[in-house]
Amino acid sequence: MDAHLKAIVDQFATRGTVSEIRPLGEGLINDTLLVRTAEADAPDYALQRINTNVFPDVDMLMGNIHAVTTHIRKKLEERGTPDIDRRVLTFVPLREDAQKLYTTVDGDPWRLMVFIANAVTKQAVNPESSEAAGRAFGEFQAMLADIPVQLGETIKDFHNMEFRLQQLQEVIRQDPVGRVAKVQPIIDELLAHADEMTLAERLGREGKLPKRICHCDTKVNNMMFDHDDNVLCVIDLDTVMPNFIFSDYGDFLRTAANLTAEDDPDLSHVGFRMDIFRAFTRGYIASAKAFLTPTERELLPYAATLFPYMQAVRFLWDYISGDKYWKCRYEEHNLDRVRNQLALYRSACACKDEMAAFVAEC
Ligand code: GN1
Ligand code: MG
Repeated sequence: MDAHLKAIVDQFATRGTVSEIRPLGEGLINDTLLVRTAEADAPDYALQRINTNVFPDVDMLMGNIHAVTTHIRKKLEERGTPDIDRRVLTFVPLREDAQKLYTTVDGDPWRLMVFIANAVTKQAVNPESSEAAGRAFGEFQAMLADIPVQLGETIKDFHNMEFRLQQLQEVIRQDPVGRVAKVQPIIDELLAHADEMTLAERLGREGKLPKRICHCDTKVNNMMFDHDDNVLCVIDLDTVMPNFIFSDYGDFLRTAANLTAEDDPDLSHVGFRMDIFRAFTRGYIASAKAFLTPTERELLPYAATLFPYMQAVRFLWDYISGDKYWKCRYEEHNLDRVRNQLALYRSACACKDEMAAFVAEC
């Protein structure tokens, strides 16, 4: 076992004897390790190094996460929900300071959470699990509607479409690695839709669209399921922050309703699945209807097109920057991601009327 990692784990107030530490999962941002304990009655843990390039303000980040997890835990307790330790993440404090949820080692912040037992993550969904996911994310927003503290923006302007477009235009002007000429047709196509895709920011400024506490990374694999396909809880809480609800609704569909993975280079595989759209939308509206305004509801189809568009803009920004943000496994990996998300955007746009009709029926 890696003695350096073991020493980090030992700083946290864990139970049991560490028997194994090994890599876990495939997150693109943070590095995660599974920490196993020998005793049957001690939990296993997940150790995570926080990527400070992405999350520079670790105090704000862990403050948000603490507020969110304790608020949800309290709600679940009030409702008498069984098995609470599998229904919300538990972060382990340091032995020497029970108020601190992370430690800094050689400049890197590390945190430890209880690993949820007998649970699985999924990389793909079917209509049944999408409906469950819609309910779970709507429920997550509903439970946080009355959180008594103001959460910080862990990534400033994270899902702000106006900002993402400015960021793209800035790097196009600089063209730091000479990739702009090659992608000019893609740039032109994306910019042609800039006005219609920045509708949310305009409505926000006009006071017609509220910000609520959102998860902001509602991918299929950011949820734990039990072995009967029931959603246990929502994980990966780094991006929980105030945003338009479209973040959670649209970003889920971006991954779940795509016929293929976001980096599949074969564009004939890409397409927007209306069966997943209908299932997820049904589940989401069922648990979110108590707080959704008519404008939010009406704009759900816009949100379904917004997130493939935004992700295409973000991947293109990173490609033109020289692949600094997302891990790439080969030279044109980011460009394949851009093309894929643009194809998904086109496919979602073609379904917009059908989406609107379905939302109106719900
Ligand atoms: C990042 O780390 P991961 O895979 O959960 C990104 C998301 C993107 C996603 C695209 C903080 O999420 O916004 O949609 O990659 N998270 C951050 O794969 O930028
Ligand atoms: Mg993740």
